[in-house]
Amino acid sequence: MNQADGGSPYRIDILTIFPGYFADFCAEGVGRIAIEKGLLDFNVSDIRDFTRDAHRTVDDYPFGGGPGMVMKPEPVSLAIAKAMTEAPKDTRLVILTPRGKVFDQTLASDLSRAKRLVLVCGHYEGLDERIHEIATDDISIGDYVLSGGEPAAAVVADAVTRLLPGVLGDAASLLEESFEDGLLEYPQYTRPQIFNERAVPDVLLSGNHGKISRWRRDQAIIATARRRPDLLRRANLTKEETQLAERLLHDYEKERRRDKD
Ligand code: 6GU
Repeated sequence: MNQADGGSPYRIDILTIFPGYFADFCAEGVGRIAIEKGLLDFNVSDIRDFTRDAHRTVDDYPFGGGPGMVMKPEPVSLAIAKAMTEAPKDTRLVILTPRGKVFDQTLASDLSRAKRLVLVCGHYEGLDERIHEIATDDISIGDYVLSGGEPAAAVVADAVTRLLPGVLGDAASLLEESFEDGLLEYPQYTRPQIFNERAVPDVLLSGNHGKISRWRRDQAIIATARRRPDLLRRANLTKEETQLAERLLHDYEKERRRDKD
């Protein structure tokens, strides 16, 4: 149930020490659309508001020594308790951390089917392990190190919000389907027909929709074979397409070996 069919909106709570980071999510793009349509209830809480000392301390030294600081469990725990007030059973309590499961479209889709999402942005060398113990998910957005979980929380919020029923139109769900067949997008062109002395491929001007579909599918296979061979292995290809992909990968490997010499 969601606002579109008369239920309550999807709710996202962000727990952060940098609340200002999320102002743009509400002000622009998909976040703004979802909030304006009443499909998303978006809340940002400052973890410092849940401290009790004059300095509003959120971090401390790690037991056992070592470099860096650890986020204290008490303020985070109080912020979580407030965000979880009357939370439905299927609420996902997510910690954004480089040691989490790598975020992908399947996980985005999975999270979008809950009713509430609480995103805890880690900082310093991490959160106290006892906070991880109460979370339902630890999520990373990829194999690189960010200074904090905020950019990752914004990525997750965007990917989930655009999937909420009624937020985007048909174009979004068609894009979804094409991603789900396991291939990267085919190249797109718009006017002008010649730009920087480069012409739009003739086939796209031919008006032959069968030929256009075939060209686009081939281009998607080419792009995927070259850039993301890992995706290709799971893609739904016909026998002919698999042969095309294998040929492309073979040529690509040869090219790479030649470049190395
Ligand atoms: Cl969720 N947090 C941090 N600090 N770094 C990351 C990340 C998250 N995902 C990838 N790198």
